Amino acid sequence: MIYLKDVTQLMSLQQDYLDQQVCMAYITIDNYEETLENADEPKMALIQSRSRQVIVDWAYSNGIIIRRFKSGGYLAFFNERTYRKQVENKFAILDTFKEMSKELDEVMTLSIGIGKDSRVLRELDEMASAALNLTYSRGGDQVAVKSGDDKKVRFFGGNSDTFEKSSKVRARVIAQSLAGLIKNASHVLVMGHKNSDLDSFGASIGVAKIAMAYGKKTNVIIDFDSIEKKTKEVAVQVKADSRYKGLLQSASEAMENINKNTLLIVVDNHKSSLALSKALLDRVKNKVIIDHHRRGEEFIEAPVLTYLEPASSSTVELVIELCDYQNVDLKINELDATIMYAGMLVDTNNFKQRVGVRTFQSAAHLKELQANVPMAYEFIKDSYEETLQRLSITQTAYQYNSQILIACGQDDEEYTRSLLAKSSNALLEISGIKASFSIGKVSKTTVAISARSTKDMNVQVIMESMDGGGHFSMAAAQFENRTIEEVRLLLEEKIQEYLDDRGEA
Ligand SMILES: [Mn+2]
Repeated sequence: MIYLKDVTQLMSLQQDYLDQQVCMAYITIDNYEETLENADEPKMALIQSRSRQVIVDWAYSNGIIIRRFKSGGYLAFFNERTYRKQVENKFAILDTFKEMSKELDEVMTLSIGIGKDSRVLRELDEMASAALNLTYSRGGDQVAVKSGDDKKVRFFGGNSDTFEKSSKVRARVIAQSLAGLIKNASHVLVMGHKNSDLDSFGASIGVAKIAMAYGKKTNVIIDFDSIEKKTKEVAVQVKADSRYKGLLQSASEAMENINKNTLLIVVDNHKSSLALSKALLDRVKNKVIIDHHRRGEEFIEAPVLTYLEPASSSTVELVIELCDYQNVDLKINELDATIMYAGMLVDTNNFKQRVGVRTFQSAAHLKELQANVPMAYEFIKDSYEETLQRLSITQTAYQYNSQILIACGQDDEEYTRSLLAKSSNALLEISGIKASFSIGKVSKTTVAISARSTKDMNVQVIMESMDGGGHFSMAAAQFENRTIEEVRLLLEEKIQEYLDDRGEA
């Protein structure tokens, strides 16, 4: 005997129930305050009304309840069905808003944090606000969705690189605060990151010059066991130069003279695990952070001043601006300027990536200060051996598709991370290529990927999907106890997911 039972009603009730689940979102406009600050009265009114109009029109036409809770900030409620519709069109509002902003000749984008899949409103609120913070740390122009079900975060958008803030107001304010802190200090220590590169070292020298101009005893912390090869050669040259007598100091030497008025300025990093000396960080009370990396979860505890500008090409670029606003004579000599120039070259891949108007202004300023440009290039040149090693990777490059190249190192050879990065940089220079990946062993058990992209692809998202990280156009990931081939297959899979997500397959 066969029983037939009509479950249509049950199913449609269930569907209805799911469709009606409440989602909550925080929506903010990136770069809003800065944009308004630089506009005259009529333009300001136009920016305010147009941006509001785009958001409100989108909300009303999609059945979203929306309220403005602060200048450039909105709170929204909608149900699951509306959410799915937005997922289907990949949150087209991001592009609509960007278009509007472009028409006004401004750079504003949206950041949206969504909380869903919880019946507790307070949880929705917490998830939405945590999601919003995540979009900030990733440079805005995207949607982050936190779900109470699986605790996983989904991202949409993020198709534009961090834009440059046109206002230098912040640089001036920071420069003045920094000067105040230096004047009140008994002496000043400057410290870069582990495995110091030329940006780290160059920025350290620049900051030291500021501190010395205020008549303070100043030391740059150096660790000759934790320094990148070319930077080491430059540091050795500095150490031997009589103009820099006593400037470079090891962390343990510095430890001996610390008192409660010591000022420690950390450059080119903001994580205590990356600092050259964790002991110094723990010991010194007054800390300043000057960095251009996107804010990560880990952050040095309780700095008295933080200058974090992810839109900046390099820490040197930030330091040069801080120099501009000091009211004392800085006495920057041609070697200082050359080292700083080399730092900018390294971080911008010879002014090819992450460059903005302010990057060139800083570079021009260094040239005025007698930076020796050919010598700066000499600082960063590869040796014959390094070049051969790089070529051995790049020659394996194959096309994943017409815009993406993947290259793999030899199974029996170990490479430095910077060599993998150079390989990817070189591949990105090939016409028509939007992203490049170099895979290779960095130790016996570790395989690393170095990823580079133009502004058309977000390699940060791809590397994050493999628990790596980085910037929009430079990112990396690493794997323990996997073969190069395994990593390569995984990478292909993640690239495909990325392309599918964006309908570019
Ligand atoms: Mn840097």
